[in-house]
Amino acid sequence: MASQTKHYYGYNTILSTMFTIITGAQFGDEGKGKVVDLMAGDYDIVARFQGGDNAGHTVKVKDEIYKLHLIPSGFLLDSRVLIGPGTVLNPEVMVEEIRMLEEAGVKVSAEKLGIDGKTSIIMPYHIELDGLREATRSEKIGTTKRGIGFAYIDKIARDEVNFSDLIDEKRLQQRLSNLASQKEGEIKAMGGDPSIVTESSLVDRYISLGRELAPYLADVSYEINTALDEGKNVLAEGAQGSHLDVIHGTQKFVTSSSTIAGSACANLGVGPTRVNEVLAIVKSYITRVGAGPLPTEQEGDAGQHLHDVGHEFGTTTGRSRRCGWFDMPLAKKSVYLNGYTSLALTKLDVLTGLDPVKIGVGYELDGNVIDYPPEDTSKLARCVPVYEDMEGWDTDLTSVSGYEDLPKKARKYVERLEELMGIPVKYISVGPGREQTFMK
Ligand code: 2SA
Ligand code: GDP
Ligand code: MG
Repeated sequence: MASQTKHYYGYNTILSTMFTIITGAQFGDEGKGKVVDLMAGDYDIVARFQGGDNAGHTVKVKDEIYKLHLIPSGFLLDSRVLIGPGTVLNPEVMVEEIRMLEEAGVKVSAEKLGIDGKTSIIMPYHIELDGLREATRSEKIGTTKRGIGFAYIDKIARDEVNFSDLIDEKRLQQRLSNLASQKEGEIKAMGGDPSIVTESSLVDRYISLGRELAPYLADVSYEINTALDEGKNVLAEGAQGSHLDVIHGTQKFVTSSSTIAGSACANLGVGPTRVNEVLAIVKSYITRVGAGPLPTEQEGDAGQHLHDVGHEFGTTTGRSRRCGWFDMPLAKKSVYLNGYTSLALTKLDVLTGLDPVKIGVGYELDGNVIDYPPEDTSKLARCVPVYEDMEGWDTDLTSVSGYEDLPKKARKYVERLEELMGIPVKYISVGPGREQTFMK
């Protein structure tokens, strides 16, 4: 007998004030956009805290697909969405994203969207330098070439243009007259063409972008803290994934920001005592786009199945994602890095038709078996996975709407992941649509 449908739509299920942080537990693309969109119905504010338009968060609503790079995925519901000062923002992409949403009939207003004044601006020279640096690296990282790393370099070096500079014509002119010749020199030194970033080519273009975005100026830390004081709910939306964290990830194959839960507090200016829940978004297998170790990577039939059935292509660059079996040592490390309280398991439907379904439960390294990643990336690259085989299933899961309706073998897989990670599974996703989600 079919169990009662338990679709999760995220409306009015929270009874007291909540500050929830969502992060990806793997290498990004776990389905954060889908889950944030679903949960946003319960939250007054959704805020991005790190990264920039390297992120690609897909939200599917009926037949419409939105690929969001900067605007938080809570945008399509009633939440106010904020871009925090720890992000790096390309104003051209922002203006384009606003235009894309408006063309799709989604109104963007200053009541709905706020951008913190301290947000770093990605300038054309950052993008140029990112491309030049990647081309000359002997060991490529496979960046998205969106200028992310070079914008963060300028933030740390205190050579940034921030959002408050961008919307103040005099300040912007002054800032660029100081910076443009320095950046021309950096581009020249890397063998590039500096003419694209001359002061005269930048000023008018960026003054005009500043004018367009000026209405969205906000103080994100103040807004979030006062909202929490008033009993409102706030959701912090992470981009990329835990193992791409600039400090704790698989260096140097990482992004340039901190992607883990603690980063939400530091980057949004909210104290850790205010956090109620940290939700992991976990794909039922693993993918990675760009270079770097991926011990359970599958290049044969299983990898092809995951890639094709899961449509594993980069949301921003269209690059093919590498695919592999679930990697438990990396998942355990994510649990430590983030302090997860619960998890959302996505893309379970993609495993249908594979038999066995394997879980990488440990690694063999230098004659020892370990169940936690080694501290150094070059050692991780030498790890050979140890697998546990689970029985596969053939049933299409994409219209399953309750946990009890999953085939027994799929439930066994979910419960084994839950047991090994030691974190309760709260949501299960079996397709890209909002309705293809249920609570466990
Ligand atoms: P960057 O551009 O400096 O942040 O690149 C450094 C590394 O971080 C990886 N990275 C990502 N990995 C997964 N998903 C991301 N977003 C896009 C998506 C990626 C895409 O949603 O699919 O479209 O290719 C993302 N952004 C950065 C990157 O691959 C490098 O390994
Ligand atoms: P994000 O970066 O974590 O937001 O993830 P992306 O949007 O880059 O990539 C996830 C992809 O998987 C998107 O195309 C989603 O529409 C899709 N997706 C999300 N959840 C599911 C699921 O449960 N099943 C399937 N088949 N696709 C899903
Ligand atoms: Mg993505």
